[in-house]
Amino acid sequence: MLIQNDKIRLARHHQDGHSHSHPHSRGDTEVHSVKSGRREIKVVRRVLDVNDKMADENRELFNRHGVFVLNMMSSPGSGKTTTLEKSLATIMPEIKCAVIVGDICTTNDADRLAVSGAPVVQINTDEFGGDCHLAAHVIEKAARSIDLDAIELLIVENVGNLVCPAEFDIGEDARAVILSVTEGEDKPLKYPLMFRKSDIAILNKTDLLPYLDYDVGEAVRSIRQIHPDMPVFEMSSKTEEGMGPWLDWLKRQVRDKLQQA
Ligand SMILES: Nc1nc2c(ncn2[C@@H]2O[C@H](COP(=O)(O)OP(=O)(O)OP(=O)(O)O)[C@@H](O)[C@H]2O)c(=O)[nH]1
Ligand SMILES: [Mg+2]
Repeated sequence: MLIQNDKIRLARHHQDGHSHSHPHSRGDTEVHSVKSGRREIKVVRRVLDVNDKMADENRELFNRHGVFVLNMMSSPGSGKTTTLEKSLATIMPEIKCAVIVGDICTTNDADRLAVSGAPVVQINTDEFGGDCHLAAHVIEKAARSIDLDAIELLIVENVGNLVCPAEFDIGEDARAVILSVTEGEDKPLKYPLMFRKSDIAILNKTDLLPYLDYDVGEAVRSIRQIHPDMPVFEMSSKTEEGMGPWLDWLKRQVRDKLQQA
């Protein structure tokens, strides 16, 4: 089942009636930074406060239904959708899943993920300003299209971006960041917030290692420099080699959440 924006009509307005006011969104930030840098900071803080409040409400909703929510983030093209396609195919017989997928444009990812048979809700952020991340109010609206009593796992594929999604709590239980071996070993050091705020990291596309001059040890050291205890799963979502530990981790989270409910 594929549900698109035009069916659920996601509004571009935050709870306080302001239109999109992400720290670097076009109109708002420009106006405020011309007036005063301090004022800009106040506005940003307030937007994030509103988002955090909505995220807490989402979390309470998901907790009431015993649904484990995973926020999956990465740069564009690191392999979020491929990892989900392969993961859903393996865990779906065992675990009831749904997916919310965020993109600026197109339903390409949702079309790919709908093949799994899981309910998929597509969010196109170009309908509300082309946001480079998913925010809590968007997840709240998308979740209305999903029967939360019928699922145990909700995976959110965030918009491909290694910076902005890290700033926005959406009410998830855990965050996974994917880094692929074509991106360079230093990315965790250059984009530390994403790695600091994630609970696990996937080092993807390891099937390409024979063709690259890539130092896996250095990449893992970069991740651990930012987040010392974070589990790192090295795998290829193309060949599925190494996916076992990641899937075991995911299944364990869902089981633990169900036991808490
Ligand atoms: N060789 C190889 N290619 C992969 C792997 N995982 C994904 N790809 C390829 O990488 C490209 C991007 O993969 P996607 O899964 O669409 O990446 P994404 O993170 O969902 O991309 P966005 O949603 O656009 O941010 C596709 O051509 C995939 O086939 C992998 O493990 N190995
Ligand atoms: Mg994708």
